[in-house]
Amino acid sequence: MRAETSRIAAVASQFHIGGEFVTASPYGSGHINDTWCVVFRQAGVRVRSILQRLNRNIFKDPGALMENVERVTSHLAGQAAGEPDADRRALTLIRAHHGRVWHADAEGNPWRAYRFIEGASTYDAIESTGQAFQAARAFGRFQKLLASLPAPRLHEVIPDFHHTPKRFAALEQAIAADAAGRAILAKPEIDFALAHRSMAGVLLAAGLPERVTHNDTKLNNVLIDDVTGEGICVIDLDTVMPGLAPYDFGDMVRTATSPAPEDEQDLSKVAMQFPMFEALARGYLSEAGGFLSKAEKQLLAFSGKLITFEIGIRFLADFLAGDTYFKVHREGHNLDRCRTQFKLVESIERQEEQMARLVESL
Ligand code: ADP
Ligand code: GN1
Ligand code: MG
Repeated sequence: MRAETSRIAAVASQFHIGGEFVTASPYGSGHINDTWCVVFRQAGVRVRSILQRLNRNIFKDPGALMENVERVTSHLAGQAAGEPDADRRALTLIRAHHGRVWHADAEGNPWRAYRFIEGASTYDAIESTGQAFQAARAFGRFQKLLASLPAPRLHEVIPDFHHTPKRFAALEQAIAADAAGRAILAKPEIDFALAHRSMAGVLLAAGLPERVTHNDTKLNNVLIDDVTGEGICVIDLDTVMPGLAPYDFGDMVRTATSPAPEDEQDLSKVAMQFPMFEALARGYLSEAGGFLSKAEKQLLAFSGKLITFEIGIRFLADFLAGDTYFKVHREGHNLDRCRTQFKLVESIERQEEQMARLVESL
């Protein structure tokens, strides 16, 4: 067995998975945590589980994070009880042998395990309006079901996560520090960011209600059923915490309206496709329309532009700092990601009025 595989096997053995370890392979395309699919043989049957090592440089308090995840998954499971396929509609944590829902390895890295939801897939780029509708419906439903989460307030896992003005200030610091000597490579992107600063504070200034939000509603954080096409389960719950609903809608616009992946290098492929936006708005409002305030609804079209800008400046700041936050797989990866975001901001800008009119008509 390869050294890494046996390390993963040793961690997996800390959880109540059951059976004999067969194999483990890296899984998914997230930028922060490390994910493996582990296979165990249980009574002759191969059973898959998800095993994740949390990034402790970013998630400073894994206990608080996992308390949020445990409360949220239990609440969602309670709400799904009795529905067809109930056990595929919420993530199920697998406990560690000591009874807690996470395990710290010898180096202090936090790990957790989930039951694998079979027969469903995630997508890094949108393929159809049907998918967009389903993904947005799932995230809208997620917010709706969590509106009844009992007190106390969830932990703020990363304070000011979607505080766009603070993200902008961090970018300005990164430009001034130019720690990796890369500012010269990103002049047009820096100029674009500075020219767009006025939008940063708009959502925070709108006096919107605090809700339980997901805060990382990328398309690849919802599992789509392989047979029915339904958005069956919202995953990646690390950043579920108090937040503003339009930021969640905005991140769907960012990741599910352009046909190109987030790190596309051919910018001619990056564009906000109106039919995808319409499908997202219809899907989201089919669940969230009942609880959103007028002000929240009015800001949905704008929120797509804002969060695309926000993630763009985060990629840019990380590029300037020398790639210390997001995983990168090639030189200039964060700059490529920033460029797709800013291209998409421009595309949304051109269509924003039409987008707002559509939302108003729904
Ligand atoms: P990251 O924070 O790195 O994005 P995710 O929690 O989104 O990690 O998981 C990475 C990928 O693993 C997802 O995109 C999805 O394809 C898959 N995945 C995660 N949890 C499950 C699960 N319970 N069942 C099936 N697939 C899963
Ligand atoms: C990160 O973990 P992942 O890849 O789902 C990031 C999100 C960004 C996203 C951009 C905790 O999400 O905020 O929107 O990358 N997560 C964290 O793709 O910073
Ligand atoms: Mg993810």
